[in-house]
Amino acid sequence: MTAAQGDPNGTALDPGPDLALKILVAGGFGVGKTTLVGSVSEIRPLRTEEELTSASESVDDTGKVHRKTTTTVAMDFGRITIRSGLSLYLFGTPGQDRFWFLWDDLSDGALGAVVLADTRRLEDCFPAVDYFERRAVPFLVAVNCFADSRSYAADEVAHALDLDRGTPVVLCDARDRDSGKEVLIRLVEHAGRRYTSPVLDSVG
Ligand SMILES: Nc1nc2c(ncn2[C@@H]2O[C@H](COP(=O)(O)OP(=O)(O)OP(=O)(O)O)[C@@H](O)[C@H]2O)c(=O)[nH]1
Ligand SMILES: [Mg+2]
Repeated sequence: MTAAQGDPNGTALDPGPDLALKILVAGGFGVGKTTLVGSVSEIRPLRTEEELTSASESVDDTGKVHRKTTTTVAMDFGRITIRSGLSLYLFGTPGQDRFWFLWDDLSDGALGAVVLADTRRLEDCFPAVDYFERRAVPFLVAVNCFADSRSYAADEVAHALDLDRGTPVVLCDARDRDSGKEVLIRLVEHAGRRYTSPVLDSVG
């Protein structure tokens, strides 16, 4: 109903002001963070990729990510509209330990975080899990299912990571837009339960 249709205040179906939420995409080196932000973003994603050089061979383990030639050195940025009036601004973190100093600025004001995990090297996401648990930032673990990795059930991953009860674990393919979007919707729902917001409650 609109004002012209007899709703003088125009409030009957007013979805309220647009809401933009900040979400972090974190996790270990080469787990697919840049891929996820790029696959879901409806704007051309901002990337800060640099070539991996022989100088970093001893610290950057590319053994499980063949064909990986670049790495994020500052952040990824993208945007996705979840539904009318609700957008997510996505900030992908760098995966390597030497860029930890960027995390506090990147996580400032974030509603929540996706921790991407690769089951072939689950331990790489421990620092991210620990970081968000310590700061009480709502997060979920999204297992990026690489074709050549063994598949595990979500509860096996939750157990292996010793996650708090209620921390969701979802399986995804970071290259697939719908799969990535589903991860983000689950995160917003999860964070919405924490903050009890009617706007977030209506996402699903
Ligand atoms: N097979 C497969 N390859 C993937 C998948 N996701 C990412 N990749 C590949 O894995 C490599 C790593 O992906 P990135 O998105 O750069 O990983 P990242 O987490 O941003 O890496 P850093 O920023 O260096 O920590 C790339 O070569 C991707 O093409 C996936 O789901 N399946
Ligand atoms: Mg990256």
